[in-house]
Amino acid sequence: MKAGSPTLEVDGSGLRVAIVAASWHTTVMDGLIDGARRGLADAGVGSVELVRVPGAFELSVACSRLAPSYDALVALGVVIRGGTPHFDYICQSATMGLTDVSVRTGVPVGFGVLTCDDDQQARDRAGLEGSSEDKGHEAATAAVATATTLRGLAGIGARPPMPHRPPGPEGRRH
Ligand code: DLZ
Repeated sequence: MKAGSPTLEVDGSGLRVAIVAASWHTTVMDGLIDGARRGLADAGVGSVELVRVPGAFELSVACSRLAPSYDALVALGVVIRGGTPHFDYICQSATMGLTDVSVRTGVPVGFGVLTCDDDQQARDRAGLEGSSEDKGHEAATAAVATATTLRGLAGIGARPPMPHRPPGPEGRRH
């Protein structure tokens, strides 16, 4: 466990959670998915679905579609730096997109997207045998902890989810 990371006691019983997982870098992804499943089991979450998408870039749109049907989502992906700026665009898109989904819908999204310089850095964080960190477990636990916190805040500042585009003449269908 990384220095400074919290120990969260969470009770996720009764919550519906989806793990949304990209498909690049299969060994590391398998570790992240396994860690997320363990994290959800440790938190007592009984209802877990796994949804696969091609790459980290597609995580946001899938989470956006799923959010209304779940109490929390866990987004998992691995992006490894290559020789072009593609890495930065995918990382930025995933980070901004997943943030947007969680803020816009009010459904917490655990951020389990590894953004690494090389494969070894990713393996070290994937909860595999010999890994020093378990980011899938961490992301799942954080998503459930946030969902239970939000449940405790029900009625405080509650407002309907923000539409993606504010309704107005230009946003209306004719
Ligand atoms: C194109 C691409 C590259 C170069 N690298 C990764 C990666 O390291 N991890 C990942 O999850 N996805 C990668 N992708 C694929 C993009 O996320 C996306 O799936 C494609 O650009 C198609 O939209």
